[in-house]
Amino acid sequence: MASPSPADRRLVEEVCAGQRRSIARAMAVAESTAPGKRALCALIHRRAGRAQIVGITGVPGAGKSSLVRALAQRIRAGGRRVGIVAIDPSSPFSGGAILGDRIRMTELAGDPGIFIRSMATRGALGGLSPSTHDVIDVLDAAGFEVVLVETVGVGQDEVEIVQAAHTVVVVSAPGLGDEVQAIKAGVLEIADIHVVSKSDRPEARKTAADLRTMLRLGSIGRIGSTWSIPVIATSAQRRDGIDDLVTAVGGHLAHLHATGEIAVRRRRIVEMRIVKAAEDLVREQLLVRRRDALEAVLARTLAGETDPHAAARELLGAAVGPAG
Ligand SMILES: Nc1nc2c(ncn2[C@@H]2O[C@H](COP(=O)(O)OP(=O)(O)O)[C@@H](O)[C@H]2O)c(=O)[nH]1
Ligand SMILES: [Mg+2]
Repeated sequence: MASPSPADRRLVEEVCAGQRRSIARAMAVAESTAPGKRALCALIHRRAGRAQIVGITGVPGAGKSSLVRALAQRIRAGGRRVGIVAIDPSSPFSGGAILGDRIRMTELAGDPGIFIRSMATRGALGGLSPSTHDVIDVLDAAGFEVVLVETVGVGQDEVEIVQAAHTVVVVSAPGLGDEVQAIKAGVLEIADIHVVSKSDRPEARKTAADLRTMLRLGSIGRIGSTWSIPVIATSAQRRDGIDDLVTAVGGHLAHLHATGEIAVRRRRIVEMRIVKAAEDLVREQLLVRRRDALEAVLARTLAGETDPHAAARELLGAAVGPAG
């Protein structure tokens, strides 16, 4: 790797000193495909590693953004600094999908102990952007003790992002149908903490009871962990249950450290980051740098001279070994 430029070093020092403008600038680079991105992210990464990353997921409308807002305020009240990354997979297509969150989040924006970043999950080439964790690294290096990552639990990409957290909170809203929505979204199994949001609504009690029953029957939950998954009812509107959630999030981190599970989590996060970065490299190679080679096998596949699997292997060459 090229040695980092003095400008990069200066930027990283400013980030670590918590300067907001520099944090925003570093994030912009981290999210970009700029040539200097890797060098900067490498520097930042070396300064990160202290924050607790808390993934918050659930179907659209579950109450995640409202909860994140209430949670952030409560953590701040306890004296810790909070970074927020709001991920919306639809934003590259609609352009404006995150506007609502952004507006509602602005009530937190005046607090220097809170930093909010909205971003898209998908990179320029259509794949999951590996920059999510580069952006989290920036917040981590900047000294935000807790980083809340809000993601819509709708696709595999989003599930992977939220799984790359130390603590995963799955939010289910009452009254969105009999079935617990998270089952449909496929995120129920990944929860370290279940939240039933909008507890000011009467149906919340049933949703919480359903979740507890499922947990008791062992039909959901993580295999091989001694953590007892709590079900917490919250109302962001009435600020109910938020303290309990803060306690559970802290308790989960303590559990990870006490049992050594933290090492497993850290390993999983790094593994996901490496695999995602590798996928992105391959995609970039194929779609951009090796476009000619792609076009060549594409033509031959269309002509019936080869098939898509063989063409893919040929394209990747030595990296995948002989065709099987
Ligand atoms: N009654 C009630 N409504 C809520 C509560 N929290 C959020 N909502 C509403 O639920 C809808 C979706 O909330 P939002 O936080 O944007 O959900 P997200 O899509 O999961 O981020 C909005 O209309 C909110 O006003 C709550 O605690 N009680
Ligand atoms: Mg939201």
